[in-house]
Amino acid sequence: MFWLSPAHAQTFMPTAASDIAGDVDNLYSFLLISSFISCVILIGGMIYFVYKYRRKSPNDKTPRITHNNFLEFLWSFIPLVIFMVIFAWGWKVYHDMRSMPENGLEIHVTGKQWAWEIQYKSGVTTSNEVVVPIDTDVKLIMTSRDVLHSFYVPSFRIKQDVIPGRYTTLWFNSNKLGEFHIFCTEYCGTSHSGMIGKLRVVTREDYDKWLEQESKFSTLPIAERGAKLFQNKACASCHSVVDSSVRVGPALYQKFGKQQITSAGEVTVDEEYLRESILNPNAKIVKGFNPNIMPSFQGQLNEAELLAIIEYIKGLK
Ligand code: HEC
Ligand SMILES: [Cu+2]
Repeated sequence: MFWLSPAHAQTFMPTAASDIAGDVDNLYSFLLISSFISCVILIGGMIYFVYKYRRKSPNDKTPRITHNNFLEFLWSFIPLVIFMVIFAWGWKVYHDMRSMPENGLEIHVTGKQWAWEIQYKSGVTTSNEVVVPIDTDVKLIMTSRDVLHSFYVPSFRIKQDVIPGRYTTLWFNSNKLGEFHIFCTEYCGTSHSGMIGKLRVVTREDYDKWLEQESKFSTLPIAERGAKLFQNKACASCHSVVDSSVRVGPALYQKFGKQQITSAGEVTVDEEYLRESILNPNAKIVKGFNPNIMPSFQGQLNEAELLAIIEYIKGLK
């Protein structure tokens, strides 16, 4: 509806970036406007009658009117029609939203505390970043590695629970280039609010280029691969690499070779310590931090990947 999502201005609704989003907004606007009109008629009428039929003298008598068939029919029938319209309309939009496309581009999404892992059929994986071509049916097949999460893209007006041990699906077809938020909308623990991703809608050519670039990843120099992995495994959401600021975890900037005070005494930050910190974070807790915040990456990184990340951390100078 024009005043909810004008072409150029950002209003109180997030940018609508798919046809479904437009449908949802229209229905929502209808609800809002019809509720507003009903409210004005109802409350306005009430105030008007209170005034008009106020008691004017001590002898005022209330006329004895029991009912009025015609009026009663009207105030039942008109709302009924409106409600049926809302029902049918809502059903139609929901049906469109939940009918998965047959030949859509399929992308796998795994929620985990506290990041989204994305897997493309070509083998490309990303974290907290979904890249899709414009005007294409995209189907997300989703699951969770730990607890309930919920995948939500406000600009597409779509949301779906992500459940451990089960696949759930979601689809969209974006008609707008740009970058949109992905939120987790199911409280899932300490860093739930940081479980934020971005969904980039790009042209078909850019998409192919991006996919190709991502697949070249394995031929990158080792530290650069580590940098990528650091992003992809969402280490970056908890560790700063450009300054000494503390996020959920300690900064890793200029850490290598320094002394670190941990629960197991003072240690030197060397390769072995980094390895242990990644695979078994609770072995030595950095002073000032709590155990069980950093997830163990045991089984999630192979030796080559571990090495790449360690090389990357060594190079943070
Ligand atoms: C959910 C937040 C979180 C994520 C994700 C996370 N970490 Fe941590 N990390 C922490 C916290 C908190 C600590 C401090 C407590 C401890 O020592 O276990 C820590 C400690 C560390 C340390 C020791 C740092 C020091 O100053 O001695 C290293 C190294 C490290 N993490 C590397 C990584 C790498 C590499 C990844 C990604 C593969 C990663 N972390 C992912 C939260 C996180
Ligand atoms: Cu979550």
